[in-house]
Amino acid sequence: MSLVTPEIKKEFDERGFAVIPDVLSTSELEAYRRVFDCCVRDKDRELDERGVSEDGITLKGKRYFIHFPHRKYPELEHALFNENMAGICRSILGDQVYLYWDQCVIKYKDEESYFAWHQDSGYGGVKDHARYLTCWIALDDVHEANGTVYMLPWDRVPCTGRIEHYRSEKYKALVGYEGDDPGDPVIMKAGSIAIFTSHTLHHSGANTCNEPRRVYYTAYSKELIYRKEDNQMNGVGTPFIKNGKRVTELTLAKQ
Ligand SMILES: O=C(O)CCC(=O)C(=O)O
Repeated sequence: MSLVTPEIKKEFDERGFAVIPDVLSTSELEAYRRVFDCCVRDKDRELDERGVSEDGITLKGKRYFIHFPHRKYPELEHALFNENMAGICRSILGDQVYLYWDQCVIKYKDEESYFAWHQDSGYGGVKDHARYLTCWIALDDVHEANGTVYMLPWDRVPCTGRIEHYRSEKYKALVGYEGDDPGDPVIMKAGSIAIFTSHTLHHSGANTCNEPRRVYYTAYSKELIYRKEDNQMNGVGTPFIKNGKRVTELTLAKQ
């Protein structure tokens, strides 16, 4: 049975986001947090070797967006391809699903850990694609003080299609919304998952607490997403569900 109950599905369809509480176990959370700490250590080493403190939207010691961590740490494959995730994906996307993206998002205490309003479809460079699904998996309790995400529900947004974003030097990120609406904060326990569409506008506050705020960002699509300019696939593209059946059996972990 899918964790996406009829109530959660209704909320997702009507608002563009919803919360699925208490999905991950304590041992899963502990294991993934350990991996995330390694990912930050790796990233810091890489930045130091390059002699830089910024890389795209990553700001050393403040906020990290570390792409495709499952390629280096196959322990994360279980988080990506388990039966709960399959159920969530089937309920929202249907019988054909690919892993589109995964990244660690980690924020430390710093004003610049704020992350500006955007749609996920505003990133990635491919304008023309079916909405995909983001599963924002909290590895720590998330709340306003540690920089949770704020969502703009469908009935309060200027547009539910893809919006053109611009790069802001102030926020060191893309920006897709500059209205007055503060959005609705997502407050949930570690192990819960916020699900939202790639057209749902969201931003996240600064972490003002001493502890890191760690989230495993995973995204799934119902089609492979190709870049127009070179016809290359964007994102990961691993098949996850085919004709309603789970097809990914932790293949990378076996290599
Ligand atoms: O986790 C966050 O603070 C924001 C992440 C986010 O919005 C994204 O990666 O699109």
